[in-house]
Amino acid sequence: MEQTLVIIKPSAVERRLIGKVVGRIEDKGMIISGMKMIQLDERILREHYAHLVDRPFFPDLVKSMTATPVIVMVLTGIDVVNVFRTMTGSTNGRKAAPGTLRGDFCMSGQANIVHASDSPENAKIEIARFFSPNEIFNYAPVDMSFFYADDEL
Ligand code: IDP
Ligand code: MG
Repeated sequence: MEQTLVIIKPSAVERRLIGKVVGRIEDKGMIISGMKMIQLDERILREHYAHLVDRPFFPDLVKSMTATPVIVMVLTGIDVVNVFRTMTGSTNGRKAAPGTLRGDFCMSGQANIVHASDSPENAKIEIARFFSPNEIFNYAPVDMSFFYADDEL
């Protein structure tokens, strides 16, 4: 099965939304294979957001992403990169569809609650950025056969 990286951003931690985000992930049937609280810093954000370092808002992005610790998670599931990306919604919370995390919980293009890997290739890189192999657990919850049909597993 595929894996993706999630960051529950300071905008969600400050607003005590960790439980709601984790609850939606569990309700959907994605497996939480890794989860911890860490403090981000500018060095790791320059790597993680390398495509944005030259943008004028980058200093503000660093400030917002370091405002509190964050929760990083590894999720496992079939097509989980796309599934969680869809569940996250458009970057700007004001444009994100209702029902998505950003659509339901934020009004901002920057303080937008969660990060979601955007491709399987980037997910692998991002997971290795935040997790060592012994922090990712390979287990199958007993209810998997109720979340997937036999021929999908
Ligand atoms: P994504 O998070 O939807 O993949 P990216 O374009 O990869 O969007 O941007 C990463 C993060 O940088 C966004 O989630 C948001 O927090 C911030 N960001 C992106 N574009 C802007 C902007 O135009 N102004 C302020 N912050 C931005
Ligand atoms: Mg992105």
